[in-house]
Amino acid sequence: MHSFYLNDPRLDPIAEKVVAGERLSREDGIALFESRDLTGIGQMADLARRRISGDRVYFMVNRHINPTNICRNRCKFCAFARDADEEGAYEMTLDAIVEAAREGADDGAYEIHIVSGLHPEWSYEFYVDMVRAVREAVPRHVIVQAFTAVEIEHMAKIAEKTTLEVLQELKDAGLDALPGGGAEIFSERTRAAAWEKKTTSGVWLRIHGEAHSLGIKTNCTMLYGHIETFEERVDHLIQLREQQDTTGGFLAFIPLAFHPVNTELADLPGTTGFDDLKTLAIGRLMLDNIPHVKAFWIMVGLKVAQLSTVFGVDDIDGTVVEEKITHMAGATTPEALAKDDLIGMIRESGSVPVERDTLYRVVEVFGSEESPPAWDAGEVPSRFAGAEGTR
Ligand code: V47
Repeated sequence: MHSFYLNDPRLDPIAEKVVAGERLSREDGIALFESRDLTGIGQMADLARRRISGDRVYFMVNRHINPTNICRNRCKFCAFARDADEEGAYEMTLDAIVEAAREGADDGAYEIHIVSGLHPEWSYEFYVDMVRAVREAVPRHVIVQAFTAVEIEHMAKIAEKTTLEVLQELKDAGLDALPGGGAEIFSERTRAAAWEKKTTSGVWLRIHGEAHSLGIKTNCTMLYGHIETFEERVDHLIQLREQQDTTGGFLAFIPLAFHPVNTELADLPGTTGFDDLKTLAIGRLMLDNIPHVKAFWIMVGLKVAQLSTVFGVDDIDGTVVEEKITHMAGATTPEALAKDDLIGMIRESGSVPVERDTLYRVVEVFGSEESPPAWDAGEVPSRFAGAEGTR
């Protein structure tokens, strides 16, 4: 029997559903965002997390590469993008990209994470060559996780192909997984106001569904803390949940905390630790069919990332190395962490650190587990169908 110490009576019926393992509704999601009972929400999310991952909190050794910041979309929340002739614009050569990937693999990375601007002059062949060259430069155990759905849509346009054809060709060249960026908030109101040139929600979700149909696992994100409402956040989460019910290939949900510095939305205050923890916890509670919830420490900071592991989060991402997108928007976190720092953060909060690859295959368990994850105990709820193959 689970009991929670709740201060907000609106959470009582939600707690009953969480204990019974029932799906939460749109109204429940809104009540959670409106509630100030952070510890109550955290306790419920912690139960939901423990049911999936037991004592584990995952981390990884990875390497981010952002090959160019030259971008034709120019979203208002982005401090990273530049026009080609603007100060600070850069583009890496294929050799430099491959060298960075090789360096990452030599440093023990299990993932090369590649995300770029939409360069107006790069050809489709360049993207395919990039994947092939990186794939050939690193050992097979290193997962190539590259290109958001926004970049996939861009490639399809310049190549005059369908997004499904592009995904198949990238897969043939060595692409293993897609990162979850570019989703922002699936509301036409926010898109029209702040990222009108960017991929629509329908296309973003379709591309992820297509990737899943080809056996390419993906992540999903939500950019929060800017001009969106709580209702829009909940609708976003429900659309991700419905997509997962249909195609089942999302591995992790990563809420991305908006950083305003150097953006066109610089008047906005940025997120608070309170909102960060609540959003991570509500993500765990609403997305009952997505196996993992990740706190990207680069965005929420080391201390919130650590605390989040008792608020529903079972993954704190990785060593990263050379993150540009958030740092150009004012992040004050380090650009990289050592593996031992991540292990220490997880241990200190009472969980068992588990090094993983992109597909959540275990590299090493650092300690002994009292309660194994549901997968190992054979207690995988049927709504996770599609994700268990990655174990
Ligand atoms: O697509 C851009 C967001 C994303 C800002 O899949 C911003 O494992 C906050 O998607 N403030 C890129 N966010 C990062 C991303 C990601 C990160 C870590 C892991 C994974 C994964 C994916 O960052 C962009 C956009 O949604 N972003 N500007 C900003 N000022």
